[in-house]
Amino acid sequence: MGKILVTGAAGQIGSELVPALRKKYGYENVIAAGSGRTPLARDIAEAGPVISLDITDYSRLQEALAEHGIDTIYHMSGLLSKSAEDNRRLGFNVNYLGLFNVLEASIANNVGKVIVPSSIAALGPFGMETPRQNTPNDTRQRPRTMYGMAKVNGELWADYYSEHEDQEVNLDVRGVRFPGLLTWKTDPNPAGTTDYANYMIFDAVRKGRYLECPLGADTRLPMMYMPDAIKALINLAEADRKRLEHHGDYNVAAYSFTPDELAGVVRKVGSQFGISDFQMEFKLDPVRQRIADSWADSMDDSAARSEWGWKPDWSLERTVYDMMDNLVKKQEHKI
Ligand code: AKB
Repeated sequence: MGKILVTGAAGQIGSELVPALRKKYGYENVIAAGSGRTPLARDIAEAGPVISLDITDYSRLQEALAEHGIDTIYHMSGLLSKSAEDNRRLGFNVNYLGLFNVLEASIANNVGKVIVPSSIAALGPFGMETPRQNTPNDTRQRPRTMYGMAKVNGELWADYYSEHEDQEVNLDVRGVRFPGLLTWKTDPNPAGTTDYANYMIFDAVRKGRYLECPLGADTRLPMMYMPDAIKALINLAEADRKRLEHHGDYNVAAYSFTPDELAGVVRKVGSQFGISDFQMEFKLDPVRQRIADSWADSMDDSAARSEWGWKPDWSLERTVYDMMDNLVKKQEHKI
């Protein structure tokens, strides 16, 4: 077996993907790459091989692939929606150039497979042709955010590289369109739009209230718990290529909610953790609101279900319970 490289190993997805892959394929076989800007989690840094890698540095990437005999890359580094809107050049460098480097360096170094996440941001705008509810997998895509455009581009590259007639360009590129991801393991990421949900749950546990909700009370977005997201990536990577009719653009869904609805669940579940009288207040952010308003309410994931057996395990209530349980244990230094 060749080795696996995970870029963005210090990020939200990478921090949980690396331990899951190491558990499955062996600690020595999974190399965690971080840019150095955010430190890697201790369990990642201490349990297996680690390299420092700036994804915009093509020669360093080539060197790393050759040196470690990589045959699969999980390319998780990316700049999320709010930051890509605020800093378009950085967004271009990370989201376009970074992915292009990964794809070209993979061909040059005999990497067989690249797994790269897309996002709900790749969908829209909505209207007669493209419903906002249960948005189909295959539909017109003209997103209005820099991040969303980069994601559409990544999906197109996945088709291009996976279906190229020239044998030398035949790379197997796969990916899912992630909704907002909920996680307790890493701190909420201010670069995103959906992370208000993580902030709400963290603040409920730490302070008993959440006073800075950037989105309106009725803004509905699709979301998912990180263990389901990790399962989606690994199951898609392992799926039989012959059964796959798509490449980098599978809708995957778990649940959808508004800030008001999440606050209701936080109140209900929080009472089991001694959080009484949970309050939410708003500090609306026009940029995040514009981004969220351009995204789907919910997604139709029947292609993922039928082509590679996708099915989420976590309901919203169980997610909030599990996050609070772990955050309380973390606060008490039990984990
Ligand atoms: C973001 O909010 O930018 C991301 C996403 C939905 O891709 N979580």
